[in-house]
Order: sequence, then C-alpha cells, then structure tokens
Amino acid sequence: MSNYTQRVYDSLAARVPWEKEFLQAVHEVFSSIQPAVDANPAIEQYSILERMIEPERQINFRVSWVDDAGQVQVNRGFRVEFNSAIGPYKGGLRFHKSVNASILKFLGFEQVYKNALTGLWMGGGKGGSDFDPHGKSEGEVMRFCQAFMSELFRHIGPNTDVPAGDIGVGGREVGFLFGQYKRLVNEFTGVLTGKGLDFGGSLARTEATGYGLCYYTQEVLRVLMNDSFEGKIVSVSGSGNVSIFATEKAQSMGATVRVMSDSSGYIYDPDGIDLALVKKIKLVDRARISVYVDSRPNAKFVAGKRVWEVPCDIALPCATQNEISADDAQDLIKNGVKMVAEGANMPTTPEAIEAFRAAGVLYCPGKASNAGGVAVSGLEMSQDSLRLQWTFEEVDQRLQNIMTKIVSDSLAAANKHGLGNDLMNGANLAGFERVAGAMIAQGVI
Ligand code: NDP
Ligand code: 2IT
Repeated sequence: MSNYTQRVYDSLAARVPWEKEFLQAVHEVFSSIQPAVDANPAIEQYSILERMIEPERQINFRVSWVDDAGQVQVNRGFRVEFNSAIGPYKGGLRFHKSVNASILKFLGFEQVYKNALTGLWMGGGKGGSDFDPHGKSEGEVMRFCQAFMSELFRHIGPNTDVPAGDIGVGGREVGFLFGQYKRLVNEFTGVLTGKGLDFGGSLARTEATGYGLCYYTQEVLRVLMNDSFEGKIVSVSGSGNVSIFATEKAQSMGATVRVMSDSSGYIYDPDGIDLALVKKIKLVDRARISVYVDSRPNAKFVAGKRVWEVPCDIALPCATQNEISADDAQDLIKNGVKMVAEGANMPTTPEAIEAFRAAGVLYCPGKASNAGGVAVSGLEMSQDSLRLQWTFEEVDQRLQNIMTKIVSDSLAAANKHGLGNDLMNGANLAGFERVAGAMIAQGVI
C-alpha cells in the first residue's frame, strides 16, 4: 500500500477496530489496487478511497414478531446501502445468528466490486438479521419475513435498492418478503430477485451461483492450465444453495465430489455424492447433512470437522466467511490441491490466501468466481423491466458469457498493470477501476 492507501486504511482501523470482517475485506482490496491508485491522481485528489469505505446509508431496525408459542421475539434488522455509483444498491439478505454490522459491511463492500465485475448496472448493498431460521416452523419464518419487510419496504425499490437471498434466505423467504412488500406498497415490481418463476423470477437464478462458479473455474483451468474439470477430485463445503448447484455442475463436467458439509460436520462418500439425496435432505426435508449416511451405507459422517482434511485437486469453499484457516490451507497444500475457487464470500483467511499463493496454488477470489448469482439477479431485473421471461438456455448462456468475461477482464487488468496472470489482484483492480471511474465522473456526492 502507498502512503495514501495505508493512511485511509489506518484511519478506518482506528475508527472501527472491532469490525474485523469489514477491515479484512477492505485490507484485501486495498492491498491490490496500488497500481490503479498510482496511475490516476484523481483518486486521491477526490478522496475516492475515503468515500468507498463509507456506506452511503446504513439502516438498523427492530424486528418484533410472535413465535408459535405466542411469545414475542425481537431481532435486529439491517440494510447497508454501500455504493450506488454504477446502479441501484444490489445484494442479498442474510438470516443467521452471527449477523452484525461488521459482517454486513464486509459483504456490502465486496458486493460493490463483484457487481462491477459482472458488467451490469448494479451498485452494492447487503442486509439481513440475526434471526436464526434453524428449527423455526414455516409460519414463524413467514411472520418474521413479514415483520422484517414492514420496516425495510420504505428504504428499497426496483430503482433504489434490490435485495435478494444469501445464507438462510432462499426462494421461500424471498416469496414471503415479496408478498409483504407488494401488500404494503400496492405495486407489483421487481423489487427483489430470486423470486418464484410465476411472479417475476428468472429461470436459472437458483442454479446461478454454483453453476457460475464452475463456469469460471472451467475457464480458468482452460486458459491458464490447458485443463478442465474432467477427472478431477473436487471438495465442496456447505450443503446450501451454492454448494448444491456447484456440485451438480462440477459432476456434469466430469469431476468427482466426495464431500459436502454443514455447520455440524461433513459427509464423505467414497462412491461420489448422491446429489438427488442431498437435495431431498436439504431442500425438501430441511434436515441436517448427517442423515445422508442413513441411506448410503458406504458413506460416513465426520462430526465437528471441516472437509479440507480430505485430499482433493480443486477446493470449492461454498459455506461461509473464514472457513479455510491457515491450518486447513496447509492440509490442502500437503494433499496436493491445485486450485481454490471461492463460492462463498471471503471463505479463505488472509493467512490461507498467502499460503496458497506462496505454494503456487491457483487462488480465485469470490468477488469474481461467485459473481454468477448476482449476475443472474441483474438479468432477472432486466426481464422484470421487459416484463418478459427468457428461457433457461438463454439465461444460462448469458451467465456463461459473463463468467468467461470476468476471467478475461481480470487477466487484462492484471496484465495492464504488469502483474501477469494474477486473478486475485486482477479482479480487485478491474472492479475498483470501474467504480472509481464512475464516482469521479459523478462529482463530489
Ligand atoms: P445457504 O443458507 O443456502 O447454505 C449455507 C450453507 O453453509 C449451509 O450448509 C450451512 O450449514 C453452511 N454454513 C453457514 N454458516 C456456517 C458457519 N458459520 N459454519 C459452518 N457452516 C456454515 O446459503 P448459500 O448457499 O446461499 O450461501 C453460501 C455462501 O455463498 C455464503 O458465503 C454466501 O454469502 C455466498 N454467496 C451466495 C450467493 C447466492 O446466490 N445465494 C451468491 C454469492 C455468494 P448450516 O445449515 O449448518 O448452518
Ligand atoms: O453474495 C451475493 O452475491 C449474493 N448473495 C447474491 C446477491 C444478489 O443480489 O443476487
């Protein structure tokens, strides 16, 4: 980092030393952008970095709702409207007991540069609640979503801020949130993405993040290693939306996936994951991944451990932030991993990233490799504006084109600044330059 970049980072770290995840995300981007800052004096002249680390607007609110026992429950709701330089705020809602301002600011910050990489007109935001959906009935989830939207609705809109899903928020929750928004505003608009296919949703949105991750990975393998998924052993963490569709696409591209997980541990199936069974357990029964072994006698469940202790060629972390520690990285490197591509947001700790890069493991940052979800959200917004639904094939083809272009744009940005084929610095530089350029052009706001 230069004097300017370091000074801005240090002042942020002094101001919010407790926002660990947010500081981690800012540090990662700031460590990449020096060549762009050096090349354009307007960035310092117009205090672009100071503005980039300050959300345009941050909303905190109380969410009161009644559980099945008649007890009043109170949760915290948040929406961080981070940056609208290149479009309406866009990004998911996370319902997880760990949610706090630091986590949502890290996610919102990442989202700004990720969305820029898609090439679509989307700014960045993120929101959510410390509501824990585990063990809640469908009625409780619905009442919570309605209570949450009863405050959020006044801050969002199809041209202002367009939320979607993230951890704990899938199609069911988006449906409840959308219904309540429509009731309150009395308008049917594309205010959320990830909607049901009968009310403004896009085909392939459910699959988009996992499929996009594999399209990105396949393209990197092709361009940089003249290789492909064919015959590879792939480890996938998590068993939610991103993990399931990453596994599906990796399997269809010829890879073998033997492990998946949730927060209680991982399953290992020597015969390859039976994805139809995982889908039934997770999407239909909403059960724990451990029950997988009841139907698959050769499989085992390993409680309290992470998938990274199992040897693989390619690691696809698809669960949550900081899920690959320095020790996990050493295990993966020792066992011969060739590539790590992030389906989750910031799943690799800074120490683990350093270890991978030092060991020559291809490391692909989430803001590039998991951008397929928000990219298809952008395509859902386009379809809602057109009041037309494209076919699965059309959306899927556009998704493939976007993921391929993210690879070439990242490599082009890295090469332009003399960094060779560095995917991490290239992705940060390409996203940053687009947002910085728009902010400079729009004046001091
Ligand atoms: P889901 O809620 O569908 O699935 C999350 C999975 O990760 C579950 O298996 C969950 O297990 C596990 N998990 C969550 N938190 C933890 C934790 N603290 N420790 C261990 N395991 C955990 O979420 P998604 O699949 O949508 O999201 C997964 C990741 O991908 C997140 O980082 C998200 O931000 C990112 N992402 C999502 C996109 C999308 O379109 N949905 C787009 C781009 C990125 P358990 O049920 O036990 O909690
Ligand atoms: O992290 C992400 O990119 C998402 N959770 C998807 C956001 C979106 O608006 O589709």
